[in-house]
Amino acid sequence: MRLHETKPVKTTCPYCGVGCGVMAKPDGLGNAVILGDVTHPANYGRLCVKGAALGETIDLEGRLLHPEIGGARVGWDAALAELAAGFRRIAAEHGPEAIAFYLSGQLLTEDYYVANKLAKGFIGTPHVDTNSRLCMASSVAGHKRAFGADVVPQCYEDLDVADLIVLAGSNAAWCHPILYQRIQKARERSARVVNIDPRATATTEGSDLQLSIAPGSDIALWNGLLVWLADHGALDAEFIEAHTNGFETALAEARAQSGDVSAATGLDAAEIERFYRWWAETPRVVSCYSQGVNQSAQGTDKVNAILNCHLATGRIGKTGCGPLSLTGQPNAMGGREVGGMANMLAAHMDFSEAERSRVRRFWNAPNLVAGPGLKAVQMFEAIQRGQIKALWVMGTNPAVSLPDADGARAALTKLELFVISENVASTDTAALAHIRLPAAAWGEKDGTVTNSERRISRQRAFLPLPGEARPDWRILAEAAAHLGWGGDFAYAGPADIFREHAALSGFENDGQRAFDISARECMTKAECEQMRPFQWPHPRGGAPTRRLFADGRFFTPDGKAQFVAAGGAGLAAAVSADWPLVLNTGRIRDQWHTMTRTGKSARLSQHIAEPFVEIHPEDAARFGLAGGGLAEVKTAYGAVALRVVLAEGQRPGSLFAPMHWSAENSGAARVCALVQPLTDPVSGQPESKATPAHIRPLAASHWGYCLSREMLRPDGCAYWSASRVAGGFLTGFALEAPEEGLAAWARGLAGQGDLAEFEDAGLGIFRAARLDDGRLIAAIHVAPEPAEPPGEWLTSLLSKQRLTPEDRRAILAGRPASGAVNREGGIVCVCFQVRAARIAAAIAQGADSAEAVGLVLRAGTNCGSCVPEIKRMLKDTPQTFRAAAE
Ligand SMILES: Nc1nc2c(c(=O)[nH]1)N[C@H]1C(S)=C(S)[C@@H](COP(=O)(O)OP(=O)(O)OC[C@H]3O[C@@H](n4cnc5c(=O)[nH]c(N)nc54)[C@H](O)[C@@H]3O)O[C@H]1N2
Ligand SMILES: Nc1nc2c(c(=O)[nH]1)N[C@H]1C(S)=C(S)[C@@H](COP(=O)(O)OP(=O)(O)OC[C@H]3O[C@@H](n4cnc5c(=O)[nH]c(N)nc54)[C@H](O)[C@@H]3O)O[C@H]1N2
Ligand code: SF4
Ligand SMILES: [Mo]
Repeated sequence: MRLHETKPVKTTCPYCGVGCGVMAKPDGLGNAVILGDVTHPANYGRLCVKGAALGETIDLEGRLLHPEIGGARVGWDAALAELAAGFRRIAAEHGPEAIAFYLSGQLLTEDYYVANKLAKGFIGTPHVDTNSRLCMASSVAGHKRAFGADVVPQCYEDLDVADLIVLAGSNAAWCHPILYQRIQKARERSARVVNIDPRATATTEGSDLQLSIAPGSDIALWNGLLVWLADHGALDAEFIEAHTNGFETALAEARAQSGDVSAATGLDAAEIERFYRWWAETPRVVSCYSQGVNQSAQGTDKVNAILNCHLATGRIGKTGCGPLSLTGQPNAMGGREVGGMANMLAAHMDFSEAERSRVRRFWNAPNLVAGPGLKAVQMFEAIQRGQIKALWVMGTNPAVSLPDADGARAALTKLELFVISENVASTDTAALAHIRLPAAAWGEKDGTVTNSERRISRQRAFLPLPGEARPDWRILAEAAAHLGWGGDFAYAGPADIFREHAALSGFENDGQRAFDISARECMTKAECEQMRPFQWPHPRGGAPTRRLFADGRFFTPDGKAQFVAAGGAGLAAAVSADWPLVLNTGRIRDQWHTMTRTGKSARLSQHIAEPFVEIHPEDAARFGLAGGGLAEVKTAYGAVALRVVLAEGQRPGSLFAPMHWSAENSGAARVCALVQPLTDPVSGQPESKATPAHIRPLAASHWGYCLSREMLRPDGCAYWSASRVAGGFLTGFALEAPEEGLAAWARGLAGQGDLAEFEDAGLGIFRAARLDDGRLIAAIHVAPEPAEPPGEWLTSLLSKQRLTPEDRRAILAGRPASGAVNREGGIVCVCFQVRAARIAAAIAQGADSAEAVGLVLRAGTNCGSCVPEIKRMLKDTPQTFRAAAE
């Protein structure tokens, strides 16, 4: 129990790049009520379901609370001395370049700043990269090529006044929900929304035009738009002349490629023309782009193809128009500001002699690096080769999230010294580390983050540090002291670091570098403490900046923006007879990445509880797959076992699987093990959306689930995955007849205690309840065909002190005591616990809009995350059925 203060604290959500303000009201016992901060300009009080459930993820279960060496608890001094001795020895034997850091867009700016300074200025290794390489690198590279700096010119307010909003490669309804709701508000006042994504998603529900393009064909679409704009007199010739270079070359390249946009993209000519006409006719257009653009072998060119269209029409940096890169992680942008990537130095500086000299003098750095280091995928290849011998991973889980994840995991075992700072004791990555350092988690740490619109907000602590956990910046500063540089890292707190970072941003800047927050360098500690969200740049003597480039001045040497001839159009994934399908990967609504936090919340596990692969029904028929069954998805890199979901909105020829499951919670659902380690030639960002793949049914003779208080890891299963329910876990599984016999296998899984069981060996049915003094310990259900996940009637039994005879009978019968068959469907609205069946019933009874459903059931009326799904159900319910009901 953590006794502490109960004052409400304003902080920032630790999940997506929308960067919503949060009001945390701690209860003094380790929990907190989480509300939206009504004064924060990113969300004005709204939170999506992940933000709203933050209170369910902050307990200490599963936390790493003490430093460890080789799995044994040690003191901080011993751990840091071991780390320093290892780094010293490896640097002496192999040079500092044998040491690497792999960081994260989930670190705070202050943590990131110190890591980068220690590595690039003092240890002297350039090999500092981050999971932002898998996330934002193509946007960064595209921005730098076009604008001369990594700048997102727009702000969220532009969505409020735009008349056309394009979403390219973005499932914003699930991944940036609060911005998506803002986009829907714009739509209510007549703005149009176009969604460009090979598959129909929840985002499609709130769109006026869905362009289900062939995977990887975005460049052909945007190059075609550039040509169309030129041919229809829609260019801004004055802007092009006065403020840009390279237009003719870019247009010529676009023309050379634009022979048949329809053939290249697989879209109808009429759809394409509609999109082009809307774009040409609507001055106020915001183009948002995310991982369908960035995570691509042609990601940087995709970004520039979009930027070209905005530059060619002068629609940039103005109210209601411009390109808006949606950043993924809460501090994807802050990490770029401090130079946390391998190809940047610090404060938006590169490696020219002048810039290196400037940073060296500012840091008083003894070992400033000479040039860029290895990018994430290449860094892990260098580890595999034995070229990098020591690695410090901070705030990311690469054994799960890197492409060729089995290869990445194997590389980690080659390290002479592997250090991890983590919140969580057990992850696929942490399991392999020699030194484990307990890091402060969200709610315990203090500092700043920057969201998608360049807005710097404070994260504030509202819980005491648990166990021996320390904030990442402090762990780094103490490691620096052990390495002999204590004086250069003598920060009393994050405010000291922020001020130094602000000072560096303004150091010898004179308006040359976009990132300048020098107005903040002299803040007092109290001012840092109280700092309100603001947008950079905020130079000394100036004001925070809402939009950039409205004046047509860019950060290139001659101040003009650069058009980039975007090649690579139509470069499709190489499908073949062996690998006939394209595997696309991404996210689901209620889980965050590798689930180390959202996976703790029973509420967040209700929406989608199992790892799955989405496939078009025609392809399912072609490959002999049934919905609800199991499939093995295989690529040249690995294989996984997933539940099959049939989806009409899936493009024939494509598969989609979420990236979230790991070896911690599944038997074989580490989807990144399938992903090819192919990277964009400019940005080094991996292509996570298109790996040639194969699919086939996975045989199983027995299917079932086990409800338990403890986490289970069933043996011998072709498939299993565990998800959180209130008071325990629900583990779904499938297997071939076990050697020891079904009943013996199942009894083993259900653990120790009194057992009530029912078996029909002939039919292959086994059900059992394991009790301890009348209290349910585990309930198991095995059947010869895929079992529907049980409803609340079963999971709620974990909260009972003593089961009634009816409860036991229900478990043994496999259905609720009332005798009703369990057809409640999944929970759609987790805020009000509304299941699909109730929503369907409300629709059948005449509710004809999401608002109407909300009035009857309250579904969708709190965080709004489920509104797109309610809209889809409304659309899917046949009109005749609805009419008959009315
Ligand atoms: N719920 C939830 N929200 C999150 C996260 C999370 O883990 N969970 N993570 C956060 C992070 S770090 C990030 S980076 C963002 C990511 O946010 P998004 O980029 O919106 O999410 P993804 O699901 O990765 O991919 C978006 C879409 O790209 C599409 N796509 C695939 N190939 C192509 C293509 O060739 N062209 C086009 N146009 N589209 C394509 C996919 O079908 C997918 O629907 O989400 C953030 N928000
Ligand atoms: N196939 C496929 N792969 C992908 C993607 C995809 O779309 N498809 N998306 C890519 C993208 S965009 C991203 S951003 C990555 C995300 O992938 P990861 O970064 O690997 O995923 P997370 O689960 O967010 O990992 C964060 C880790 O840091 C820990 N942590 C959280 N807060 C702190 C902290 O304050 N300090 C420290 N020291 N540790 C902390 C968490 O417990 C967790 O283990 O995945 C990438 N991989
Ligand atoms: S949209 Fe949701 S996940 Fe993203 S910052 Fe806001 S509350 Fe957090
Ligand atoms: Mo990301």
